[in-house]
Amino acid sequence: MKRSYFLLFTVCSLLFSVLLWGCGGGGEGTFCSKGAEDIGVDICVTVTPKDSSNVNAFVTDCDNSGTIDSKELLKDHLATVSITSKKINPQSTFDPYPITIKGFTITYIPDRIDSPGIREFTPLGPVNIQLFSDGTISQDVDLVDIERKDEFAQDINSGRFNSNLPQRYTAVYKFFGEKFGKQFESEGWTTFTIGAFCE
Ligand SMILES: [Ca+2]
Repeated sequence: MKRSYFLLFTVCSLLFSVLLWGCGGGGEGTFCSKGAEDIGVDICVTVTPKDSSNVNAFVTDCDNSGTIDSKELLKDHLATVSITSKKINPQSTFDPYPITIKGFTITYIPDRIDSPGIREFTPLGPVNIQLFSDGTISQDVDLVDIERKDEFAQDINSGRFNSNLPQRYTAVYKFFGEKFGKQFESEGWTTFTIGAFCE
């Protein structure tokens, strides 16, 4: 018995190491919902940068036309989130749907300690993502908005941080909601690089 617990512990430790390595090493990941047992549904989130994982934060005359054209101006870089929901007990006649996701935050973790911090993001408007049944829905949301791109460029130009470009970050999305007065949340993350890119 002891032996099997030890084995389980070893497997869990290894799995945890792999998860941590995944966090710093790149790619994408998810921690499915905390509070799932309270609402009867497990909710998992994956995040993928839209178009490219290279985020441009500098206005550049990319086509050498001598002027900054509208297509060369900064715009919000988006990400696609896929939210998968699944009843924990499919045999149950109890229907936990609809479930509403009320909001999310993005925190940014730099790979390097001498990179500029990027301020936590919270959407300005209300977020109402409705889940009506088991399945997956996708939606585009911000990855890095113009405001944070501007702040990053200013920080790089200030000389107070490492100014090598591009720099790598992990964006951690935390989605949250409430059902039957119980809170739940799900996390998904993705890595990206930010610097001077022509799109
Ligand atoms: Ca141009």
